[in-house]
Amino acid sequence: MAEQGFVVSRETAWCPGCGNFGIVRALAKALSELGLKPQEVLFVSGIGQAGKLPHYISGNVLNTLHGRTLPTATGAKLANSDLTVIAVGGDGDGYAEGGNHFLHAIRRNVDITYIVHDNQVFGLTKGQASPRSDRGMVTGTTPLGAYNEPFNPLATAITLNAGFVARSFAGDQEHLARVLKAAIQHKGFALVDVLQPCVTFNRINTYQFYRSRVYDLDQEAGYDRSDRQAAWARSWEWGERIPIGIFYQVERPTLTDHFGDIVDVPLVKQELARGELVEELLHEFRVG
Ligand SMILES: Cc1ncc(C[n+]2csc(CCOP(=O)(O)OP(=O)(O)O)c2C)c(N)n1
Ligand code: SF4
Ligand SMILES: [Mg+2]
Repeated sequence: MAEQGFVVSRETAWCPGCGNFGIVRALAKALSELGLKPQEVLFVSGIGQAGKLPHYISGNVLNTLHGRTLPTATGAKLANSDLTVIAVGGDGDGYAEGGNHFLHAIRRNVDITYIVHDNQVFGLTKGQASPRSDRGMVTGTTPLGAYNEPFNPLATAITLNAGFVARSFAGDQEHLARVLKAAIQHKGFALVDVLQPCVTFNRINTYQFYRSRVYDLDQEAGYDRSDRQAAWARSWEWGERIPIGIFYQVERPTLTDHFGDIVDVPLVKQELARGELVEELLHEFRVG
């Protein structure tokens, strides 16, 4: 399927009906509508079903270790600030193995978009409980039901004053594409947590489950996304009604803004004219 410049593969290793299809299509639509070209975009992912997304859309790809999506994306953005960097991964990759990096990427305010396929399980490894599993969810690793408090990524991001915090639903591609466009256009770290049905291992959080519960904050009269307290309160709403949309948005200096010389000319385009400096440094460590 071609979305102007961004082509989505017909062949994937995902199960028929997986929410990941809605995400990759909405992403292709968002990037195309923003007028970006595949060569201007870098997709970074770790390991997992979600981590396969960069293989199924045209663009540059950097595939790294499980849980290391964000530091790798940070390095790539610092090396080439001209690139639009999209980090993508699962809830396990981002909130379990990569949980520490999640906190610090927000603090640094790296100018990247981070899409989390939130299916509330470790999908690739056959459906074990993840930090996002609801209490009581029975999986191979929680036969008596999950007993840990689920991780709340939105509340955490808002608490850390993340620049852009949103949630969308893989079953509503129009909504998702709209939120993704706003996230990519945002200058700074943008989190888009996507409710993604895993039709094989999660029989609770299905398309139907979400369709009957989600409501769009962006359509709610009087909702002010610059109001941090209000955003934080909404981020805890999870039950008969589940909010989607842009919860919180604020502008603050990004990581690259602190390095004037790479704002003007990306590192990869700078001359390697530091030979003497390197020689001097090596001299310090020379033995004998
Ligand atoms: C360091 C490390 N730990 C564990 C694994 C095994 N592993 C691979 S994918 C995965 C979980 C993926 O879950 P998630 O990130 O939620 O992605 P999903 O498959 O659900 O999209 C795990 C535990 C690994 N590859 N590397
Ligand atoms: S196991 Fe779940 S997340 Fe993985 S491809 Fe199948 S439906 Fe999607
Ligand atoms: Mg998952």
